[in-house]
Order: sequence, then structure tokens, then C-alpha cells
Amino acid sequence: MNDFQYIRINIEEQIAVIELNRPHVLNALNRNMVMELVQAMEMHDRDDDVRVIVLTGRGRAFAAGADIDEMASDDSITLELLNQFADWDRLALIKKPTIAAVHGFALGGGFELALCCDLLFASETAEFAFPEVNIGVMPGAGGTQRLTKLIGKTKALEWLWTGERMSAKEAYELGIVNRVVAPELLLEETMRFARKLAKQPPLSVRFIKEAVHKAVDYSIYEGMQFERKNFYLLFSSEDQKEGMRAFIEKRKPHFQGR
Ligand code: CO8
Repeated sequence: MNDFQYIRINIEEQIAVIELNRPHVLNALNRNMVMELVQAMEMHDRDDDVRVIVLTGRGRAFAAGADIDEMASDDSITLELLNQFADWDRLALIKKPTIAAVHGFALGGGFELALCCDLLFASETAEFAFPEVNIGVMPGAGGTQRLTKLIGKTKALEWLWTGERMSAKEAYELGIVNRVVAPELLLEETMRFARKLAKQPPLSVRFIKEAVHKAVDYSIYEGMQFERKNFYLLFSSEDQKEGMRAFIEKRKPHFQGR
């Protein structure tokens, strides 16, 4: 079960709890971690003994985004050929209910991952943001589409343009988060809800999910193809190189708009 390098899995009472497990880099999402996560999710999706999947992060963050060290020297063509977002597309096809239990940072790709889940439970200390703009890029795994569908165009643009952090309370008020709970109760409360969901008729739960997602996501695929090209394009810019280099060198970036 735990043959994975970057995630840990625990199954109890028909609930699979998947934990992102790179705490030394705040669970920064490298490509292998995402591949493992997709494999694990699909495995549990097909397992009759699992009814709900909970996703959480080990250490002090849920996930601080894509692994900047891994992608800093990428260019547009490498990204197009890698086609990493095909893995993310598979996450959106999971049929069983998924719940993100978020504490600490959920930034960039980490926020996108939380938004891929059906429900989001947050600790009072959770902080959400799309800081990609600060390193000269933009979300690439559905962020512009999913956030906009959830909170509307004007609010989404503000968060995406500024890259500012959103508290758990703000995320709750915007309708992004289902529950905000004390940090020490996050997993307990999430599991309590997951157990309730696991007792519901699985087929009804499955078909309700499918129908609701159709209503929300009808044209998301087209939107994400568009987003992806723009994400790749930014890797041709000097500002992307400068933004990521500055992060790694722990200094302020100097952007020139090219
Ligand atoms: N990538 C790589 N390493 C990271 C990342 C990251 N995203 N985030 C944190 N780390 C590392 C740090 O480099 C540091 O390592 P070390 O100890 O070796 O120096 C360690 O984690 C701890 O981080 P800090 O010392 O910086 O901890 P602080 O508490 O001071 O700060 C922050 C925490 C605010 C989260 C800070 O680390 C930060 O700003 N991180 C980057 C956040 C960010 O910009 N995320 C967006 C990345 S871009 C993105 O997600 C694009 C999505 C595209 C699609 C998704 C594909 C997977």
C-alpha cells in the first residue's frame, strides 16, 4: 500500500487518507508526487472497500505549490512535451467523493489541488493564495477556471492578480471552504464528515457528484486548454526566469515585462 515515495496512505473505516509527504519543502508538488497521487486516487476509486478519499499534507503546510526548483529552468516546449497536466485531468475524473483537509499554506498548485477536491475543510490557520504572479507566471492546473467558477470573475481577478493570501475565514465567506475548524480538530472533523458520507448509498453519492460537476464544469476543459498554453508561454519570458531565480536565491525579483 505504501510503496510510494512522496505520499503516505492510511485506510480506516472505508476512508482512504492520502497525505502529501515532502514536509521539508512544505509539500511542494514535484511531478512524481503528482503522478503518485493520481495513481493512488485511481486505485482507491476502483477499490470497493473505499468510499471516501481524504487528502491532506504532512508537516506545517498542505502544499506550497509546484516545486519551483524543478520547473525553474523549464521552457515552453519542454512543458508542452511533458504534458504534466494530463495527470491533473485524471484527478478531476475521480468518481468517489474527495475531501481536502487543509492546514497551513495551500498556495499555487497546492490551492489548485485543494480546488480539485469536492469539499474543502480548513483549519483556522490555513492560508490560500495564487502567488504565481509574483514569480512571473500564472496558475496552470485549473486555478483560473476553478476559482472563477466558485467566486466569480471580479473577485477571482483580484486574488489572481495580487497573489495575496486569503485566510480560512475569507475562503469560507467566499464559498471556497465548507468548514473552518480549530487546527487540532481538522482531521477529526474531516473524518467525522467522511464517515457520514461513507454511510450514504455509494451509487447515489457517485451519480450526484457526476451531475453536480456537469453543472459546474461544463466548459472547464476548453478554459484549461487555454490556461495551459498561457502557462507554457510564460516560461519563454525573462520574468519567469528572474522570478524563480530570485525565489531560489532568496532575494526580491526585478520584473521588466518581457
Ligand atoms: N517549491 C520548492 N521549494 C519550496 C516551495 C516551492 N513551491 N515552497 C517552499 N519551498 C521550500 C523552501 O525553498 C524552503 O527550503 P529550504 O529550507 O531548503 O530553503 C522550505 O520549503 C521551507 O520554506 P521557507 O523557508 O520559504 O518557509 P517560510 O515559512 O519562510 O515561507 C512560503 C513559506 C511563504 C510558503 C514560501 O516558502 C514561499 O513563498 N514558497 C513559494 C510559494 C509559491 O510561490 N508557490 C507557487 C509556486 S508556482 C505554482 O504552484 C504553479 C502551479 C502550476 C501547476 C501545478 C503543477 C504541479
